[in-house]
Amino acid sequence: TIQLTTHNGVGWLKLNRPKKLNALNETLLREMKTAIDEFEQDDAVRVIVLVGEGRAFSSGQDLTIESDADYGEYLEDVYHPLVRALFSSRKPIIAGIHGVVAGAGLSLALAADVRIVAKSTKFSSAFIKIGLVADAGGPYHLRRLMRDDLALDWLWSGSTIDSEAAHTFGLVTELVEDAMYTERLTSYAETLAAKSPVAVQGMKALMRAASFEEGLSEEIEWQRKCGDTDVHRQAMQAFLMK
Ligand code: LHQ
Repeated sequence: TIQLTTHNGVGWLKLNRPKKLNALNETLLREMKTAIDEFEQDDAVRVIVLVGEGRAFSSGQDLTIESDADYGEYLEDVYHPLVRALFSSRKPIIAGIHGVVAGAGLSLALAADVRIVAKSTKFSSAFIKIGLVADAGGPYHLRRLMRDDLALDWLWSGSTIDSEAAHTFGLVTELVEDAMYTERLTSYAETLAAKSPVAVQGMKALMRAASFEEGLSEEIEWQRKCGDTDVHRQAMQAFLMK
C-alpha cells in the first residue's frame, strides 16, 4: 500500500491506494512508520518526500474502520508512532500535495517541514463532519502555522478550502501550477539533497530549539560540525581564490 524509491539522495514515500484516494488504513500507516525509520537510517537518503499516487494526496483515515473500535487505542497504537517518527526525523521531510488532502491525511502533510502544493489541491478539514476532533498531531501543527482563531473556525466548519486560501492560512510553502508540480517537487527535493547534509539537518534542529538559550548552545555544536566539513572548506577556499 506504499511504494518506496530512492533517487539522487531523495527517498520517495508514495501512498499507493489510489482507488480509495489513499485512505489511511492500519497496514498503510504501519508501513509508513517502518519506511520513515528505514529512510532515517539510510545514508543514501538525505531528504524524504511524501506523495500520493492517483488523484489525491490522501482522503484521511479509511472510514471502513469499525465504528465501534476504540479510536483512542487506535491513535496511540497506529498513528502516534508514525507522527512521532515524522516529528523527530532529523532529515528534511517534504510533503508533495495534489488533488485532495483530508482529515488525518492533512495532519500527516502538516507534520512535514515544507509543503509543495499543486494549485488545484483542495484542503478538507473533514473531521467535524463525522463528529470527530482533528487528530494525528494536526492541531499542534496548525497552531504553529496559522492563527488560532482561523484554525478553530476552519476546523469547526469542516469546510473545504482551495490552495490559495490554504496558502493565505500559512499551510503552503510553495504553490505550483499543476503542469509543473511533479517537476518542481523533484527539483526542490533534489536541490536540497545536494546541499551539505550537516548544515541542512542542523538548520532543522535549530529551528526546533525549545528556547533562545537552548538554540544558542545547540548552534555551537552544529556550527562546529559544519565548519569541519569539506563542503565548507572548499567553499571558503573558492571564495578567497576568486
Ligand atoms: C474512501 C475515503 C476514506 C475510505 C474516499 N475512507 N474510502 C478517523 C477515524 C478513526 C480514528 C482515527 O482518526 C480519524 C481521522 C480522520 O481522518 S477523519 C476524516 C476521514 N476522511 C474523510 O472524512 C473524507 C472522506 N472522503 C471524502 O469526503 C471524499 O472522498 C473526498 C472529498 C476526499 C473526495 O471526494 P471525491 O473526489 O468525490 O471522491 P469519492 O468520494 O468518490 O472517493 C473515491 C473512492 O475513494 C470511493 O470509493 P469507491 O469504491 O466508491 O470508488 C470512496 O469511497 C473512497 N474513499 N475517502 N476516507
